[in-house]
Amino acid sequence: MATPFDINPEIADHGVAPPKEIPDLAGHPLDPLSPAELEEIVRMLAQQGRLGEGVRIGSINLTEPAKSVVEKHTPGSPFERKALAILVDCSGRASYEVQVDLVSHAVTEVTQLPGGIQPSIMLDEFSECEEAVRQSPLFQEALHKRGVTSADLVMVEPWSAGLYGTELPEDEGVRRMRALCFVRSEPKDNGYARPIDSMVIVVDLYKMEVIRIEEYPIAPLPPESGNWAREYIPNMRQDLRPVDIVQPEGPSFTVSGNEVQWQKWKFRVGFTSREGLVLHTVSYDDDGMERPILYRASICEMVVPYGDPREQYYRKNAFDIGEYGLGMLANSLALGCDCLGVIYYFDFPLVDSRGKVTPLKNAVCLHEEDFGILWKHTDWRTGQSEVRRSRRLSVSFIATVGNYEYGFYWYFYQDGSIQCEIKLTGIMNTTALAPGEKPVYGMEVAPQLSAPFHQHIFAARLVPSVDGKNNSVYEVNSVSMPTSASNPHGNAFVAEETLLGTEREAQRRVNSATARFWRVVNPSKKNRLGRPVGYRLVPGENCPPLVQPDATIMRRAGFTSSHVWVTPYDPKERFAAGEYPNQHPTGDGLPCWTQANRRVDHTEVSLWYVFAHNHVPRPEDWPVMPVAMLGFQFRPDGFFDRSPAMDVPPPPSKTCCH
Ligand SMILES: [Cu+2]
Repeated sequence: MATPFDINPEIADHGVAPPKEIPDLAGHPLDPLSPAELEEIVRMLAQQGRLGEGVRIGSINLTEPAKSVVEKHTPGSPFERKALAILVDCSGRASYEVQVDLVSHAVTEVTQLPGGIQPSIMLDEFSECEEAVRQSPLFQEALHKRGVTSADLVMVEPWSAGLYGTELPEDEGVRRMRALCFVRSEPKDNGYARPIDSMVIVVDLYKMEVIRIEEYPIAPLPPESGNWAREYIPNMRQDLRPVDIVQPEGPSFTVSGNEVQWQKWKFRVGFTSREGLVLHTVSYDDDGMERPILYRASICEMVVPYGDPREQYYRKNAFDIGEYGLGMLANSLALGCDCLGVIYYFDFPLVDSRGKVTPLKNAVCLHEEDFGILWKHTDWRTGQSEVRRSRRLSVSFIATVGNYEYGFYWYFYQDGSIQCEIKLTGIMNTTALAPGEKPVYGMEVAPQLSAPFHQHIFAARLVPSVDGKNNSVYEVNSVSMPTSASNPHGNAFVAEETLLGTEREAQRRVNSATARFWRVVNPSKKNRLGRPVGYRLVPGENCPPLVQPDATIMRRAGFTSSHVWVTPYDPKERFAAGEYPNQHPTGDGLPCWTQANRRVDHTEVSLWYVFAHNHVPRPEDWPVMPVAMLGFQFRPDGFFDRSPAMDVPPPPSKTCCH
């Protein structure tokens, strides 16, 4: 059948023979789909008539095999390859989940999504939406009213529309975006310096046309530009001398396919269009024994609620993972700029909504870093001094989401610790102020330019496998003891451990007053001191959501109400806000699943950690915000019998005075 897709005609027209042997036996069941596999899926979908006129491909990702399949896999043996394609039929106003089996070359299941459910917004919908707005006579007219003469210099920034119960009847059942506008003074000018505050353009993505333009009181454009491109920066500092990271013998890691080995760590690098980087089967070689720690780890959802209640702004609450997809927005990283040193890059293919498969070069960066001291002691009596340099392995990717950049970094350390760090940078979203006006719900960052208060809230999904599949999670609070006969000087405090036995008990928040952390243990495996072996989830910067508990956004962002959730492991419960947060009518994900209040002790669990950067903007965050960082650590806690870092050798004598 005829399709509007950019498919190799040879692939589209011919029979069932795959372009290449699937699976590639040199591969692994958890490998992301290869370009050949993606092309084969597009070919199969087209051949089966699933890609008719008006159908767009939302995403295609590997359906990860069951844990048991992964555990039993031996190199070179055949394995299953299944995928999930999400299709949006813009003509039929319906969306579908299509399950594909790559080994048998069959579409095995097609499920129509319930009405109103909208898959994520596709990358090419952004540019098509901007173009549709530009072409609209309504838009031209609205610009004219505001004295903007060149539509070409207007940045049309589409935002996910969400669902707030305030939609007009004409919006019902429509796949929508709401576009905000900014004006450039020339093509490379920073448009965020000049927000056109007074209009929101509502776009029907099914028809790719403007539904209406909502108009608000016209505010003057701020007077100053806020440029950041190098040609606008005349006086760069001159006193920087080169820093070269040199590893003359090469790095200390090895990469085989998507498997990485470094020091005693072993793990697999995965990638999805939604989460971007995923870590699989993280283990540590403890004196010749490969001990599992995490089966899977990713940042699975995020939401950025803005605190400006005005009519044109209360819907600014982007779910950058569930509504846009960070893998789709990942940067192709540049050596010497994004990453410094001896770098190994992973490429991963992406498929656009028209079925075109493109490799994303340098999507994930892997390298080693010197990280200060690992441990040190000097015996002042004998003069003996020992110090060890800390080396960490960094695995990272960076996504650009409209105005903002997010860098996602996972670090592995020689003391058995893992750290997740998110770096926030890019340009703040802005609103305009009248002369003399001071913002209530934001901070003036340049004359007549306000950056609204907002939060960046992330959800990590960790599937722990601490020395085996069955784990329990304890909360540890340090509590001071009342002065008593046994504590006559009032100095006593203890670390109290509480088992989180059910999903309801496991909905927790951080508490700096008790130095709270969580301990994931394997109850059936004891260390030599008789305690269950464990890993400690150590929170970093965090705060609760600042919207009201009954705010309309909390229907979809309910996962932000707790910082920690523990659920029984279910491979289908993947994303904290559910599979389809975009325009979801009632909300899904953690708040829904945990209503069952299932038991979560001594079983296979998923541990969800939700953490927030509360952004009260500063003038120093303008025009491009220097990196802000937040994250968490996963550190051994009774997993090893003593420090696992003692065998790290001292630095070579020629570089170290000791
Ligand atoms: Cu921010």
